[in-house]
Amino acid sequence: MTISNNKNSGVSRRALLGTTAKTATLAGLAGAAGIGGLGALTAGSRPALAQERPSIEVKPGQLDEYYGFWSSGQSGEVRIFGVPSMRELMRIPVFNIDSATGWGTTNESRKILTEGLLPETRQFLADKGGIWKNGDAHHPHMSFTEGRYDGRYIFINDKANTRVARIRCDVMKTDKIIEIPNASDIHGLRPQKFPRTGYIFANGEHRVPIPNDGRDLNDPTKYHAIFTAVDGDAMKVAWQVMVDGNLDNVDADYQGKYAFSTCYNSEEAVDIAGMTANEQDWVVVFNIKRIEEGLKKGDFKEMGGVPVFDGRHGSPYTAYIPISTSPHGINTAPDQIHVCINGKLSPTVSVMDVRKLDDLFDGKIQPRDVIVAEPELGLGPLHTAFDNRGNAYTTLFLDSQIARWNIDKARRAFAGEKVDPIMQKLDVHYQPGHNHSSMGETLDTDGKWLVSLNKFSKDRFLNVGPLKPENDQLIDISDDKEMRLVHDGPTFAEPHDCIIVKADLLNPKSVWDRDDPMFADTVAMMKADGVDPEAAEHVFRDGNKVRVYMHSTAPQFSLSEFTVQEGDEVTLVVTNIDEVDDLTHGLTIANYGIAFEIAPMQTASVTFKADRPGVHWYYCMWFCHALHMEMRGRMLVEPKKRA
Ligand code: CUK
Ligand code: CUA
Repeated sequence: MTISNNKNSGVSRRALLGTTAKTATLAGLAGAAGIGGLGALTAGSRPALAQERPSIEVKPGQLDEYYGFWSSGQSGEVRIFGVPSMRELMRIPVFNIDSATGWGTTNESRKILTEGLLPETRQFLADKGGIWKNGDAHHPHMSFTEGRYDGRYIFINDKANTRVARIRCDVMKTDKIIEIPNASDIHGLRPQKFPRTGYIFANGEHRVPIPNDGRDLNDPTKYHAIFTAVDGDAMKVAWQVMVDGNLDNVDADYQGKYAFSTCYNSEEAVDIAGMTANEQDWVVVFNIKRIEEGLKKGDFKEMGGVPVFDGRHGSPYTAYIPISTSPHGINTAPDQIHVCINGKLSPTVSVMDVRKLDDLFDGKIQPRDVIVAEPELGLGPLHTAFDNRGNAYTTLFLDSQIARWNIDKARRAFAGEKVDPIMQKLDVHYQPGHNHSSMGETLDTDGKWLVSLNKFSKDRFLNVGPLKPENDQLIDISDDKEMRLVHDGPTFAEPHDCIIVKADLLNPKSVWDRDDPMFADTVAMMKADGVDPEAAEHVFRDGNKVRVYMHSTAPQFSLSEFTVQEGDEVTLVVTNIDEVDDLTHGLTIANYGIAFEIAPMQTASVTFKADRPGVHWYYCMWFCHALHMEMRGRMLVEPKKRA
């Protein structure tokens, strides 16, 4: 059996356990359990360790200590995990279309998916169903108040279709999505940490002509990348900054003064050879106070309906700090001082001291003077996470390792002292991208858990065909002597990033409030028609527009049938009046492509053309009652009289 997959720590099993007696006890117990690996690390079989290190076992009926919010890359959604059990608890549709909940089908979700589109996109989608059907969601982050998670929202980017979305944590549903003008392909995203969120900083990664309407097609010198500050309360663009190079990842300080993005392709090329030609790219620092003053003075150009500052080299609003070519992740440490810039093509992490940025903008120091450490960690550093003891954890993509290192020692080594900042390297399986520690991007970082989001699982799971899952590994980092791999967690395409949030910061509702804004428009329509949601049935006809209202209460829909004419535009409104925790119904109309969730006390609606005559059963698709199969009714679509 294996205690850990750590091949580099040089710490033996015996040393780890501390005493021979403990080892003997352990060997006996684990032998009895007859399992190795993960099983051997659970509290049940490892009493000796359970006292010293946090247990990963969450027994049936117990709850996890943390919520994990996982992005899902090209799946376009956000997933809620329990940590440390690594159980997937829920999926929140965001940019994707979802068969279970009707996201993309209901009027309520389609409003959210369409209201923030730019006019030209709306036009482009007019004959394609009106909504995007895909997204590429990388960076989920919670809103902050004074450097701490405040439980209001999760924000996330869409790289595929240049959007930013907001999820309400009280119901765990997306409530706003906006498309970002001028920019192309929103990648890096982070909320302002101080004084509160505030701004959502969003990087337009790819350089394009502005406007991108066919002009300057093959003249890359006229392409631009755009940095955007979104007002996270209004979900509107507050301002933008045009920069040199490409924008990759972004973070903000704990002082509310600066945001900073990694930039690659300072060459402004359009192929790989060109993009990696220079020895150095940079981090671009955005001076928020100066930009806000510039906004008052009107020192910007209005483009695409929003204020755009010129932040290219020489601008008072930005500073460019040279970094080895193609840096990737950027992470602010909870010590409120250090910012780690991950080298990617360089084996180094460059550490910036945010206290030096005022002097940089005042011209008192040179850009490279803000770099106070640059430890060489290994091949392919992509992202860095933090504990509460001054240590950093950097993913090494090429080496398939996590490097744990000490920030203070790295500073001292940079200043010339003979000290090795690297504490341990742990093998992960395989090729990690992001990692994230429990509460690690906040002042409440607690140094207990680290998740390594590995891009390849190769041989770690049963073979499921040519497309393999990713592998999100849980690592116990509570002990400074040794971090230890404790769990393999397969995930579907493709979580890039996650956050790990103390469970007591969140308390979502179990039953919808009847006055929730999510379905306020539908309820207003209902009121205008004089419909009481508790009443059994209502069918209103207005020319060829028909509005059908019903409610659901297990195991019945209040309407067991309704009749419409072929060609009618039907709006079907269903209210679930079961005020019972977990009693969700759904409504599917057979052979009409319609299905949606109706959670307790929720109203949901759908509008469709009844262009298919015949008998169409609508049935409840959420197993709600012993008579769930019988919870159904008929939509009778009378055929048009044909000549
Ligand atoms: S990026 Cu994916 S591993 Cu989109 Cu945050 Cu680095
Ligand atoms: Cu209602 Cu099944």
